[in-house]
Amino acid sequence: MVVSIVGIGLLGGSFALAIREKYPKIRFVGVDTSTVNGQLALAKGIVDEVLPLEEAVAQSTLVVMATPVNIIIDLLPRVLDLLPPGATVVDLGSTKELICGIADAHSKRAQFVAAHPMAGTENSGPSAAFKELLPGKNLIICDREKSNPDSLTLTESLFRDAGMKLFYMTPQEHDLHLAYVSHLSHISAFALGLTVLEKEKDEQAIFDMASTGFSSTVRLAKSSPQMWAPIFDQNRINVSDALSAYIEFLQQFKQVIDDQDVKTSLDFMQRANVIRRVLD
Ligand code: TYR
Repeated sequence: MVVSIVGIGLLGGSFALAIREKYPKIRFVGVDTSTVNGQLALAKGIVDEVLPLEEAVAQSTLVVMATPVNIIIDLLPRVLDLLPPGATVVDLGSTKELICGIADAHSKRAQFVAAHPMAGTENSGPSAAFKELLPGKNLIICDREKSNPDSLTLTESLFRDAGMKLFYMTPQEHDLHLAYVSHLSHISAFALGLTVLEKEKDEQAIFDMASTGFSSTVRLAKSSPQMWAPIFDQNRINVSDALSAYIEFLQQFKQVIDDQDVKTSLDFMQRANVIRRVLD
């Protein structure tokens, strides 16, 4: 069996490494516009070969699309056009409504599975890939009833074999939830990073703070702009609503501090502490 990874970065690379360990006989073919990424992926044993898209897809049983979401949108119709009968294409994009809409318009829709591994780091590229990324994490599959049973079963079993727990929802539910639990976190980290960099011109002071809460709060500001700009754009309506809610809380917090209203400040934070119950 041949599995192609289109976009051999952190996620595509980590998927390949996890699956290769379980199924050493699967042949992995990489597709990437960056020759450097291709070479890194070969050197790291992520893929056996790097090929142009057309050649890779033509021999694949499974094509995994793990590029930034704007490139998924561009490539998906072509990948479906080229896909052999009985083969499957799965996308791992962080947005789902637009991508599923594009798939829905294609005659081979049933060979497509929309999946989103809730896993990643602030790093990108094949050098950041590691086989422990996916085990223990969640995978969201959208519109499962639109995929044919064979394509769905192949995707589900491979991701289960990679140690993931599966959840199902509509693309609309997915994008709404992700705006709050993922996209907003990244925007607030980018904004926090910018605020501190612009206001604290002294880099040594920032460096000295690196062991404080600042570094864990701002971690996501190290994330790839090429990956995140199209995510925010594709999910702009939900992201804009999430930002409005967040800005409202920031404004209330500012007011409470300006007013020296310690009681309300305590109340805000006690309400926020409930996050422990959800996460710990
Ligand atoms: N960047 C996130 C982190 O480091 C991981 C992540 C990224 C998860 C994108 C999902 C996703 O769509 O924690």
